[in-house]
Amino acid sequence: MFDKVLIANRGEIALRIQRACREMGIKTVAVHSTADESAMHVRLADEAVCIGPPAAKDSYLNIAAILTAAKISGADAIHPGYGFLSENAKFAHMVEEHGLVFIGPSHEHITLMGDKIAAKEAAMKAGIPVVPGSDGGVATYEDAKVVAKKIGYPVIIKATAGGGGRGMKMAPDEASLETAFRTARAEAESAFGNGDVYIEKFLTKPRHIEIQVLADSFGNVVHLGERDCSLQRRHQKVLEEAPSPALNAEQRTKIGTIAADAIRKIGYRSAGTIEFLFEDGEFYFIEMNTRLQVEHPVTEMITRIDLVREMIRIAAGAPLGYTQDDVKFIGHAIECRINAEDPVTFMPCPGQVGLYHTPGGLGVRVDSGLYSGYKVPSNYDSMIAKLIVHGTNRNECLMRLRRALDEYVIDGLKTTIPLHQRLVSNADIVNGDYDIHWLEHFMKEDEA
Ligand code: MV4
Repeated sequence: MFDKVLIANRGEIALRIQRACREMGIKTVAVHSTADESAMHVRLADEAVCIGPPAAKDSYLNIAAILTAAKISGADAIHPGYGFLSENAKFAHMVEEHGLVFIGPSHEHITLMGDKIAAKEAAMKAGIPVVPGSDGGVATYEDAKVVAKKIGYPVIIKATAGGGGRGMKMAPDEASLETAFRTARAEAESAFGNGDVYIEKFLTKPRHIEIQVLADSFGNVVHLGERDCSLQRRHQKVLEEAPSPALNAEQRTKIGTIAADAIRKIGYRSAGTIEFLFEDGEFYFIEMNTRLQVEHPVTEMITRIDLVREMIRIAAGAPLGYTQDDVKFIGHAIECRINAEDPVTFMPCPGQVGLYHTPGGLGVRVDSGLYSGYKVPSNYDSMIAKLIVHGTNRNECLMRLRRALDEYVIDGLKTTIPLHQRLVSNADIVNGDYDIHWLEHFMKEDEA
């Protein structure tokens, strides 16, 4: 096992990874920018190294500074968390070339899944159902027209270098296809330096359901069920839950088995997430994420499996200690992402925390680096806390979540807690009746 792990991240996820390390008897090295000198992840680490000025590109994205910090601190592995360098194949490769272990998948798998056309092709070959569309990329408008005619409108044009909602253009009919196609190409070229695009049938009212997998270096793979992440705004998830209220046990087992089999086939290692759109009882692959995800705690709560611990064990060459049959799904979990934002306009509102009081009690978990007196810097993502609640069933989970949200005191900042309070009492949410467009409609009704 590793003696010392460097955590190439900040905020709640840096703390989350430190906690796993500490429980495993592994020493931790924090890295931080000058804006994060008084951050909790720095205070709680065994050692901390300043890696640059506030701008992320000069600190948390500064590969040379992070590798140097790992070398001088004598770390033997690096956990990238999510965001920042977590899906940077070059970084993963350089970590290995410097004789350190990257706690994540191989750089080859990061590269594969970073190219959305190649990822879809690999998924299809491995037996995962995909959205009907072009066979690979589409080079010309003429080709696009032929494909669109075949699959039927509406269609969506996506950049192979995009993902997470970046570089997409919808075309409701043939009249709008040419503009959509040319704009998508041009935007992809300027945003990613790669204008390659592909076409899919546009699904109008899907849910976003993702399957968590864990794979070791010996071909052992388990799926840990799904998360329903349909409640999003501008491709930012707001609330996630597991299991999905839209799936029955049979559907869960079927898609989970398909996902695990595919992961075994492609020889993937570490934690990973396969994203699907789910509409009219059918799953359609869209992307695979090769990192630990923000919403991983909901899966941990219903499986009692520590995903970060598993990532570390797998990276150290240990086998998974259980099989699919050993994985049991218990109860229901919901995560609320709490942002330092105006709950109505979503404008970021950084500032200094005054009185701070976290909810507690049975089934309540808060993952956050906040403390009373902490100044939330304006340089980074506005997510400041995750409130994760577990209950024996969805209704108990919702009741407990309402109670926990009411207990949470974060003075001095505007937060999205009031939005979550409205969501968890809304009839559609209570009924589990929502798709990927529900939240944007809900916010629009607010303005009216
Ligand atoms: C789609 C889609 C409809 N049809 N693909 C957005 C993020 C990226 N991962 C894929 N996305 C979508 N792909 C087809 N063929 C609709 C979306 C989409 C979406 C997906 C998941 C969650 C929220 C979303 C919001 C808008 C659009």
